[in-house]
Amino acid sequence: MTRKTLTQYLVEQQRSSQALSAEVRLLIEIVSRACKTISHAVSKGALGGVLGSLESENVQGEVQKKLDVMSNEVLLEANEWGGHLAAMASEEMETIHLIPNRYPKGEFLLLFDPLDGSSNIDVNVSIGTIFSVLRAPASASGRDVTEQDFLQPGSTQVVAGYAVYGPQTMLVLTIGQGVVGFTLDREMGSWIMTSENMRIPEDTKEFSINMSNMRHWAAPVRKYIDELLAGKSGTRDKDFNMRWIASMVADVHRLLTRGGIFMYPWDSREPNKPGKLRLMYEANPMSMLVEQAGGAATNGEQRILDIQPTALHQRVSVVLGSKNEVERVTRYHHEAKA
Ligand code: P6P
Repeated sequence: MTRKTLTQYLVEQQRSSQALSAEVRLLIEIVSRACKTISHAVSKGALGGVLGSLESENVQGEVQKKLDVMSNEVLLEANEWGGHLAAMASEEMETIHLIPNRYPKGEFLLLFDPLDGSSNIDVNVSIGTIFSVLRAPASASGRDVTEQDFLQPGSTQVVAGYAVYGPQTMLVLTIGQGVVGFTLDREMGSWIMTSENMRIPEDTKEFSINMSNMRHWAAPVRKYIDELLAGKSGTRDKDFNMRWIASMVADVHRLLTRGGIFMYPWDSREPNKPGKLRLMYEANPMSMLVEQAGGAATNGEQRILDIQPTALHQRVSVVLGSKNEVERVTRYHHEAKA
């Protein structure tokens, strides 16, 4: 039996559910093609002259890798002409990117982290592209969209997904009808469906957090992690294992594949920042994927998808993955406030 391609999946979804309009189907096809281009460049590494950093910094004040900038350009150029977007926003750009007047504009907004985990590029560890699709508000019709039009809660996302550039290149996607995974067949250049319904087990023995920050965490996080480290000798009924790839796409892909809890919580190193990860183009798309796969995602206190954004590049504390573990961490935060 031949496996489904991404195109066949999208055509069938368009036919069977209102979740997929022709414009959204085109958008997904174009983004997936851009991810193929990025995968090709990433896989060349030193042979492609794309490793290393530039002199420049991005809006986050982070040194930009050559591949960060290249990936951003690939996504911008691929999505400008299609007529499906009104504008784009990227971790690598301070302001939104309007579709040039020489092209038709559409009703959707595309947000992305073009190459997440880029600190891993030069050491050949898995990295990825994260993307999120919103609908421009009706109030924006007839005018250029503004940054304010992007500031919608994650619950309004139309599409969320990522490409992970690892031993395989995979595209993991949700249009609100569950989570599907496609593996890139490099010989044919096709995305082939290899996971038709990704689900996160409600319990897990695997946690993912940067332990070097332990002394900076808030009490509820300390309490939770201390219990995991104590394992069966403590209050939990099992021992736990830890994984930290320092590439959110790779860590989230693992928990979407076999369960787990991923945490990047607030810490006292920069107390005015709610966390390290960005809400609009990292936490929101990953939270939609996780919830669509039966998991949970909070900022320690509230559902991430309910957060009303106030700035395009705002950061957020992230606790996501296996439902029962996320609920435990969130309960500890609520108890600490009671
Ligand atoms: P740390 C990569 O830079 C990233 O944004 C995420 O992909 C990853 O989970 C996190 O930061 C790693 O942060 O502080 O452990 O290097």
